[in-house]
Amino acid sequence: MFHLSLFPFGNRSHESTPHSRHVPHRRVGKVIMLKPQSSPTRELVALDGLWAFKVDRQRSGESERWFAAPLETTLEAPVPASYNDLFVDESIRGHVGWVYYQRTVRVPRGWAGERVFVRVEAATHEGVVYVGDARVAHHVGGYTPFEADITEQVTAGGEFRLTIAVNNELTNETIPPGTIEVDADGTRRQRYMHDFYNYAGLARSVWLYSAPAVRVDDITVTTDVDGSAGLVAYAVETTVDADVRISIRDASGKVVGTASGAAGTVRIDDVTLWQPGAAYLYTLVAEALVDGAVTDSYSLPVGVRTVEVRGMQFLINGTPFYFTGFGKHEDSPVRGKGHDTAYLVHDFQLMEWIGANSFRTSHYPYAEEVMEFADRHGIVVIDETPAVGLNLSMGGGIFGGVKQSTFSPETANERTQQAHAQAIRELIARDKNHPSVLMWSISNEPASNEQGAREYFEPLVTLTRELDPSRPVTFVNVMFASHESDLIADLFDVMCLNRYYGWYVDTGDLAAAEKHLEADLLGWQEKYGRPIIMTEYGADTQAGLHSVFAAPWTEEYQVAYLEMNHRVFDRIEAFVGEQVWNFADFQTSAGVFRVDGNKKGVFTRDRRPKAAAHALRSRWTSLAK
Ligand code: BDP
Repeated sequence: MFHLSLFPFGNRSHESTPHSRHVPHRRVGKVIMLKPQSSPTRELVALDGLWAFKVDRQRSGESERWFAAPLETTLEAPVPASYNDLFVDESIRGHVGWVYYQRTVRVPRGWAGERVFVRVEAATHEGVVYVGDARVAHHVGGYTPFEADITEQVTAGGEFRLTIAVNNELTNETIPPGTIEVDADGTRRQRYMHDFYNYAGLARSVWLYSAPAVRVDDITVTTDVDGSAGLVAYAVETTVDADVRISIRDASGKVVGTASGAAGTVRIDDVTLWQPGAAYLYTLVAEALVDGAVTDSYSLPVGVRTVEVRGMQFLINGTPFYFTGFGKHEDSPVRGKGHDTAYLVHDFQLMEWIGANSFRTSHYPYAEEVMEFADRHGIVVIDETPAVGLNLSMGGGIFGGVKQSTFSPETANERTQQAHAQAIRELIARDKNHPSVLMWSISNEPASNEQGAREYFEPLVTLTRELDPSRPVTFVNVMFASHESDLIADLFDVMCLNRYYGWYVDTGDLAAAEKHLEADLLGWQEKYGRPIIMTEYGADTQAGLHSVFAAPWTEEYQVAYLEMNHRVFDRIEAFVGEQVWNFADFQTSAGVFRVDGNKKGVFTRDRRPKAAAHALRSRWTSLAK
């Protein structure tokens, strides 16, 4: 809730980024995100592993054409991983600007006649891809994928040099936003309002894949229920005019429905629904055909379920659902935000153990593998854009920073809003088919009480609903924007609130906190009559610190703080969920509020339970009965 850099609005100059101009985007205006896969017509090579790595300290990598020759460096960096914590070098950890990754890649010899693509799952926050000497892709936005068709640059069986330049800069026109301060000696410092470390690099996989020229380019699936039957409405886009054939198989492989044509509805009799805690997935196979011959085949897991907000209830498959779980982060020692399948499995195991049925992808889209895992394991996801830190009022805090308006030509402006719109488009394009995703969160804790908030957010809500009319839309409200001062909450379906009574407010005084929290929540319930989820409540806790008193930072206090919150939640009719902040301790930028990061984890950063984990387990496993 509090930004942690001391003087975030100090002297600074804005610089333009060298790569951002005159670069053709692939398929302008159209965001297509089908995840690469191996199928009867497609092949896939993971480019994960060690890449040559070089920091562009003088901002000269592009003018010196580093991509045009082997990188002069002895450093190697693993993909996927953030690069910041790998090296024993502060100047790399805190570098502001571009870094270069490079490796050679051999195109499988059987790929002659196919289209060949490079796909980057995430380049945080901006990436440029070069194949040999050619610049083939440019993308802004650190947590969504992009790709390039490199067929013209490569030959089947041949080798090529692949370079990816990655920039970690955040400005007032990026999502998330930030500012760069430049000292007299040229040292650059990145400031930002969000409370997690600005990890950068290639934190997710990079792929080389083949696909036919005439192929399935996009699939959109929405589902409904009609009595005991499931309805799967689909729309398939192909690269050129082609016939489309659909078949749906159940988990045993039996075909349960077929259709043809680019759009339609498949009826599944006696459907098995996708349920929280009891996932069931069908497989939809979409084929493109020319003159009756299959040119492409793409398979997509499909869960049949409905979601609806009705009055003060959140319904999944027509049944009221109560969210238990966490706001999470992609964060672990050494890897930073690097996707890690061991942590993925372990985190979901811990969530199951503790009785969590949901999480929020605070504060950015997570790796696609995480979403697929949630689909397969029946965990409900609130899927969030990286629009965090759109709130400059916190900068006027106790350290005397200059208070600025959040929405103004110099701060969050029209270009910021456009970047935000693009982040929404890419999130929905990537995640629209995941049954686990039951709500979009378009921003975390924006200054929704400041002038300009409504003008900024209204078009974004409209866009979100246009892109996906099937899911509820929310934003996450900050404590300072009360039901009286908030200007945008009525635009949304569910009230997601972050409240820290007993921590940032009423610190150590749980009796006062209990009264204030209850009054606050009742205000929201009375004003809006919509479902309320507490998307953040938590207390920093140093594992191993104990006291017989209600002393903040102790394990006992975290337990008492959560219990106080739960007493209040249980008295509020509109309450449909609780997600503790945070699943695990996580790294942040340095500051006097943080000791080696944020310690509000119910688990430590290495995933050991604090006392609160056992307390939550006992509440959540009994709620589930
Ligand atoms: C909230 C933010 C979250 C912070 C948390 C905190 O949404 O990112 O980490 O406060 O202060 O305001 O722990």
